[in-house]
Amino acid sequence: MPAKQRKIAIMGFRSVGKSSLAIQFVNGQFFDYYDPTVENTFTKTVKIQGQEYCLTLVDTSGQEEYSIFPDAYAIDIHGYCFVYSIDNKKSFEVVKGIYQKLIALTGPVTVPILLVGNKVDLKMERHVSYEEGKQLAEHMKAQFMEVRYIYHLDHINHSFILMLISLIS
Ligand SMILES: Nc1nc2c(ncn2[C@@H]2O[C@H](COP(=O)(O)OP(=O)(O)O)[C@@H](O)[C@H]2O)c(=O)[nH]1
Ligand SMILES: [Mg+2]
Repeated sequence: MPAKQRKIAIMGFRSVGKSSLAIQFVNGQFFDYYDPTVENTFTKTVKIQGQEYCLTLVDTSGQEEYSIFPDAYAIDIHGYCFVYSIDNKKSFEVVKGIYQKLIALTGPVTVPILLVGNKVDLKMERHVSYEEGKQLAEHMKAQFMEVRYIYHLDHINHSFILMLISLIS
């Protein structure tokens, strides 16, 4: 069976950890710096239940509160990973904005969404509670997880794989 193509867009405000998550997933490495202004595309082939999937992660350059939803991320995307940082309320508002704009553009979202609250290691500076994240995820009919990137890499990869499986099946 030929590999199936699946494309996932990782979206969110700048500096929330989108590139870190994507790179860690494809390379198993942590890069402390990645050019925040460019869009990167990563691919990884995974085998799930005997079927190979070629996953393309579109690591977007990030969205602002009032930026329009880029057309390129509205079509030909099989799933979304929306990322905010728990220490940054604005990044949480940006996710809400992205979601509203996506709906305005495409109508009710039919593809899976994963909402990720990142940087949980910064709990002293937490500005978005777990409950708020969970509520937003329910509103978006999304899966939700809070992660801390630097530690428990295996856990994050595992969660990511689970998310991808849900996108696929
Ligand atoms: N404390 C902490 N820092 C993180 C975490 N994930 C990423 N970062 C840092 O946040 C900064 C922005 O990350 P990056 O992946 O470039 O964000 P992007 O702009 O959303 O792609 C970098 O300095 C990362 O090292 C995390 O879970 N915890
Ligand atoms: Mg980036």
